[in-house]
Amino acid sequence: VVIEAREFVSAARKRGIEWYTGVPCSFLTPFINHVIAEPDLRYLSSANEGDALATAAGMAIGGRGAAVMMQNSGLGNAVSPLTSLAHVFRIPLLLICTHRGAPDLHDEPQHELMGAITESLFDLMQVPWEPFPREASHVEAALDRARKHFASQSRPYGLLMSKGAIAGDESAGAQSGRPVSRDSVEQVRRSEVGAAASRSEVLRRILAATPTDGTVVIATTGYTGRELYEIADRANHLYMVGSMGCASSLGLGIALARPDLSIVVIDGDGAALMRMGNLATIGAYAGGNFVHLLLDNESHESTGAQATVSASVDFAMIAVACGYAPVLAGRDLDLIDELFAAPSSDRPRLLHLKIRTGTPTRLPRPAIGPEAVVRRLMHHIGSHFHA
Ligand SMILES: Cc1ncc(C[n+]2csc(CCOP(=O)(O)OP(=O)(O)O)c2C)c(N)n1
Repeated sequence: VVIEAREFVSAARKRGIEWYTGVPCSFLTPFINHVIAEPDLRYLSSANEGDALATAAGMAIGGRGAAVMMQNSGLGNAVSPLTSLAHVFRIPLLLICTHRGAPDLHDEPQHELMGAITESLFDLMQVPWEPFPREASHVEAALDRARKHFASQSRPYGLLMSKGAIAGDESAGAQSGRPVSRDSVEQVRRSEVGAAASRSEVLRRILAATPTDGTVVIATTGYTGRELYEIADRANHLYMVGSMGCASSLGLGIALARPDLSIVVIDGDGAALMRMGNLATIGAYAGGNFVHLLLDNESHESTGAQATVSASVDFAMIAVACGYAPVLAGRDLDLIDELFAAPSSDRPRLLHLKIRTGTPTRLPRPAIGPEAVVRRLMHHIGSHFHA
């Protein structure tokens, strides 16, 4: 017996799961295409399974029940956000992962090893899972077991989908994201004035521009979050502790779930390079409430200031080409105020700010744990997990 996509999707919708994100797998085709075609559901095409997971986490923080879809070959891409974001921050998410290379399946060579270890990998990551239901009458019970886990552990739950487990409309999905025409590509506004400021000075400026009410400030992994915490610890802050590079994909999810709030992501050059696909996804999907500040000290300062390759990368031009507007670049601290003061539009905005290295000695780590930070944020913005 094979179940129809709509049978699963409508049972999930009854339980508050209406938003989906991920990267496709041919086993998932009828399912994803059904979600894309349903006007009341939302499918966000992510560049990477890990970022899909982080974006779904942001959706959940913003009060939207979210599911992540992936091929098991993409489970590797999601290990860091699964272990160091969803696990530590305790975010309930439904994972629908296909099982290419399952031991009883004659599949392609590249799926053989991952197929053999997929179940153990879920177990090792302490993500409880069960086979994706094969009969319509089993769907409700499976989703209720997921919900029970969400209620008791507030962590992800996996459904492992075998080949042919789902049927439905095979037609190709509609275009997703925002079409970018050459005409709509704007220019970077560059400022040549000013000397590169320290991260502290920059963070103080950002703090002054982000009122506790109405904004959410997400600080990237490493010194940035720790330094922000040291300068001011406010209820609208979220300090990434792991999942390097996912501050922006997480922020995208919150921004889509909460268009009434301004979501401010403070990124690093190392983090942005690690998951550069996020610039494309954000450019395609984010609205005018997404504010991206990329603090570029041309190094992985948090791990000993090893140079990154950012000196040869023009992030501002990349952002423009991905659909951000306005995009500002330079060293001048006033660019921060200019970024926030720009007229509101339907596009995400970005500032590529060159800063100098240098961090206060004896920088404390947040005394408040990640789980408490996220609960405090959700309480502050009046959100609760919906799935
Ligand atoms: C996946 C992953 N790889 C490596 C690390 C170790 N790490 C923590 S912070 C950091 C550097 C981040 O560089 P950047 O984003 O440029 O910020 P900066 O440290 O310069 O403030 C690294 C490599 C990590 N936390 N996660």
